[in-house]
Formats: sequence, C-alpha cells, structure tokens
Amino acid sequence: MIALPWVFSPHQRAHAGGEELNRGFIVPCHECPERADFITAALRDQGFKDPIAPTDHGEELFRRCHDDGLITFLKSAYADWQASGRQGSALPFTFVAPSGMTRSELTPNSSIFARLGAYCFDVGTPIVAGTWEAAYWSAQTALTGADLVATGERLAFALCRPPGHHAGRAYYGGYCFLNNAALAAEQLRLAGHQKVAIVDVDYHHGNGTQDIFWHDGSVLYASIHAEPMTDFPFFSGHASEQGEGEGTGATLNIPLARGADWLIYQQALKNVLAAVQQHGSTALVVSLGVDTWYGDPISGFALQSADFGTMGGMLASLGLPTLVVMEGGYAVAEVGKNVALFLKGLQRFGD
Ligand code: SP5
Ligand code: ZN
Repeated sequence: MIALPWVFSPHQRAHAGGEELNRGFIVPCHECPERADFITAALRDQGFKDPIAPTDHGEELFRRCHDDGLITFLKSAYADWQASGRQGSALPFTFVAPSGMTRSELTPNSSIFARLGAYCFDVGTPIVAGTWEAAYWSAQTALTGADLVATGERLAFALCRPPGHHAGRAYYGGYCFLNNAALAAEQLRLAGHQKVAIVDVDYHHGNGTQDIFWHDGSVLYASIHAEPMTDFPFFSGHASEQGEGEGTGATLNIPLARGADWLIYQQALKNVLAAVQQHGSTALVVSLGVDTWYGDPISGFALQSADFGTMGGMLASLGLPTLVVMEGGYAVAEVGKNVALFLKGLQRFGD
C-alpha cells in the first residue's frame, strides 16, 4: 500500500465561533473546527501516522491566485470591524449592485461594511478574530502538501480548514477565504508540472477555483456538483461554462440533480477521468468534499460511506501524483469516517 502523509496545523482551529445567515436564520457556522478534530481522530483510528506540520511559505505565493486587495482586506478585516465598534461575526449586509462602484474605488478608509460587501459574495462566511490565522495556515497546509507530492510522494492529504474552493481571485464566501486547492496547483506548476488537473468532488460548485483558472489552459478544473438551479452558489456551475481564451475547454462542469446516488455520480466521475487523461495533466489535486454523503445537513446527494472508497479508487486509477485537499462536509461526526474511506480507497488502488 502506498504511503499517505498528511498535513495539518492546530492554528487552523482559530477560525471558530462564527455565525452564518442561512436561508433566513442566523445559525452557528456549519464549518466548525470540530470537523478537523473528527477527521484527525478517524485517520488515527485507521492507522495513519501523525500529521506533518505545514512549512511557512509566507503570503507572497497567495498573490499567484488572489488580488492584493483581497489579501490586504482579509488580514485587517476583523480589527477594522472591532475598530468600528462591533463584536461577534463580521458579515456583510449590502453588496455591490451590478451597476455600482467597483472594488478599486474603495480605500482602506472606506466603511468596513462597504469593504465586506465588496469582497464577500454571501452572508454565510463570518470573519472572526482567528479567521486570518486559520485561513493562512490552511493555505500553508495545502502548499506543504503540494511540496510533498512535488518531491516524490505519490499521495498526500492536506487537511485544509477553513476550506477554499469558493474563494476566487478577488472574492471570498462559502466558508472559504483563500483557495487552498488553487494554491496547491500553482505550487505544483512551480515545481515543474506543466499541466495540473483539479478534480472537485465537493457537493457545491467550486466557483472560486473556476474563476482563478478560467483563462488558463494548463490547469484543468473539472467539477461534479449540485445543479445551480437549486443549490449554492447558484450563479455558476452550469455545463455551458467551459473557460475562455486559452482556457477554453479546460473547465468542465457536470451538474447533477438533487438526489443523485452513486450510480449517477459514478458515470459523471468516469467522464471527469476521461477529461483528465485528455488534458495530459502530470499531477492531480482533488478538492475533496464529503458533503455528497446522504446525511449531510446542508446538501442533497445520496452517496453512502462505502462509495467514498470506490471514488478514491477510481481517482487512483489515473496513476498520477495526487494531493487531496479538504473542502466541505458538515455531518460533523461522520466527516472523518468518509474522508478516511476515501483516502484508503486511493491508497488501495493506487499501485
Ligand atoms: C466548502 C463548502 O462546502 N461550502 C458550502 C457553503 C454553503 N453555504 C450555504 C449553504 C446553504 C444551504 N442551506 C441549506 C439548508 C438546508 N436545511
Ligand atoms: Zn460543499
């Protein structure tokens, strides 16, 4: 069985205690630090070794995927929120209208509410005191995972949390602040992989990852997710979205109707695997969300736990150096088991 080193830092627990506005109700954020604890416990139970601590690569690499304005904003957002006399979760409540002013017209002295509304696209992604610390180390975890794969590991797992695939070049949302999978793909490219594939199996469309590589043909973004007619993030993920310019054809969206089970999912995954082979990628990043599990509290697919093992095995059949980056999954106590089954499937069939 192939080794599967994994990366995590306790700093990633610092984003905690926030609240989200979800379909009209203020509720504790589904994306909580306990998710990482359950994954850690499940990996230990399954005989995985202790996690490797991420190496600090600094923030310069973040600029390969994100605008400076977003990074600067995220770093000071909570302090600015407090300086304006507020406590609790920093959430926007107004957004830029289509014909409104642009982000570039904002200054660091603009109202914190204007800046929240300019960089955030939903009302479900609270910023709290530890958000930057956690997002920073989540990104370092992804970069370190990419280093492992770039230096000869066949498989690695980055236990990223907060997740990343909804964070675009100049926006955050969907519980995501920095796009961990995109940063990992860039790191693999810097290490010499000219073509990289990102396969996103989270229940939700990774609008942020799509945005970052929209014009870029060297990174394939392929995603299976809930139909945007019914599910978050609602404004992207249609099959007609295929990239532009040099990126034309390097974005593949396979939306599925609510209720999709393994039979349906498996066919979509086969199509994704064929696209990866056709792209000629030499490394693979998997955006792993286990919110496709039937019992997930915010999602609507019908995958069973055993299906995650099969899914891992199918991805392993590509035979590519593979970094798995954690994204969503909110049935907190079950998340760990499903992640462990996926990783074991990858290991078992990856020889
Ligand atoms: C990384 C990731 O999985 N982000 C997901 C963000 C979803 N946020 C909004 C979810 C709204 C779903 N509301 C469904 C309520 C069903 N009771
Ligand atoms: Zn998700």
